[in-house]
Amino acid sequence: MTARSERLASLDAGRAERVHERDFAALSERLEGEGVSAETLVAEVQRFEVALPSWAFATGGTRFGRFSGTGEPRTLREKMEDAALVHSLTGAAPRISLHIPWDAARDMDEVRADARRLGIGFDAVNSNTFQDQPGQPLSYKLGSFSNPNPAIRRQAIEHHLQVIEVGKAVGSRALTVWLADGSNYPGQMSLRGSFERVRECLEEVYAAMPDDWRLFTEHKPYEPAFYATVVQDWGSSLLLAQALGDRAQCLVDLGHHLPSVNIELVVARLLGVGKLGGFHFNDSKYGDDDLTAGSIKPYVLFLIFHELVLAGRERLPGFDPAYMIDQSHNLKDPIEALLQTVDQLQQAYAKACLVDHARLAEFQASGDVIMAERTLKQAYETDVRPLVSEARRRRGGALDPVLAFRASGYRAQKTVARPAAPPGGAPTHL
Ligand code: RM4
Ligand code: MN
Ligand code: MN
Repeated sequence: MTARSERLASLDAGRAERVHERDFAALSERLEGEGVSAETLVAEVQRFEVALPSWAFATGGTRFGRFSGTGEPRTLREKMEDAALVHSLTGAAPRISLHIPWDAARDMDEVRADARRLGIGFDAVNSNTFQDQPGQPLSYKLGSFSNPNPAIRRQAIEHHLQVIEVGKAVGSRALTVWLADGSNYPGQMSLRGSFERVRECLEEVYAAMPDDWRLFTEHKPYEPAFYATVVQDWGSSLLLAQALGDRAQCLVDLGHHLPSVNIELVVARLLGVGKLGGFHFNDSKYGDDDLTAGSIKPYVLFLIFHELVLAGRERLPGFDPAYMIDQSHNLKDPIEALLQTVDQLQQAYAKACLVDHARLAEFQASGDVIMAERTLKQAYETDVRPLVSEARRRRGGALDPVLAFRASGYRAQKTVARPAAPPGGAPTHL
């Protein structure tokens, strides 16, 4: 930045601070008037954390094309640098979730050393049997765990055991399994047999996990299996989690529901039986669109958090949700999209914390539909941005992470430091 633009930026920063302090004071006063402590809420938002997906730091694409930006990470180390930046600006994203083999590393000591230097940790590890890897002996074209060929199932199990080893090396505490298994045509695969084979394979993987780990089963209705996906809905996911045991729970990816499915109801059902393991946050209009959380249906995001906050306050057994993001940024700068996402999640969470549960229960009991709905809307329609900014500031983050990122010149710096990787280069850590 030039001296003049630096001076302008710091003037802007000073002004932004003053505006923030005024807005936060006004909101605090308003909330206190309603008997709500702004300090307690800020402290709650400060405790909110979400994991970043290693695969979201480079521009995504569709099967038609990919329009990459500049300065994107080419290695796990560079993805971790970007993750550390997102954490430093939000104060709420201290862990990265690895996808194996995309993030396979030759030297785990170096990965751990990088994490220490950058001040981040590791969340759930993710397996990948939805692609064939170079040199892989058998193909997953017709399925992995569901495949009728026992040798292919064995190969898929071995892959999961390796993923667990990676997770152990970095200190993960969970394994997320999303399977692309399914069929495109009636008759292609036995509908019952394929599910049984998936369950059997998962049992072996579950048994190999360390005692303090959880296994998350992730459902998805279609794509790439357009006719019949083996783990297509929360019911199938729940059957698997129940068959496996206490440390198996269901993961809800917000994009993995058919249009008009009531996702907060799915969340409530899983919470009710102690099987809600965690989330892959994103948003969608049609299906697995992987758009920024809160960009299309922010009220749904709030209603989901409402179920979660309620479950937390009621101390439901088995309630320990793992919050993760799973998005693909095709148009936005991936770092900006993740900063925006974390902010949207913090806002939805803060609003859910504002719901007056006692009043809501009274209105539900007396059958007052309007007042019950208004109790939710009252919280949802509160502008909590000053509260969230304050929480971020107290955790050492920025009042407005996207603007702070733009002012930092990080992307321009990385554009020089990270020239585009040669096409087809194998994923490496260094
Ligand atoms: C899938 C699913 C998984 C993710 C892959 C990349 O649709 O959401 O969670 O690991 O995409
Ligand atoms: Mn997902
Ligand atoms: Mn997905």
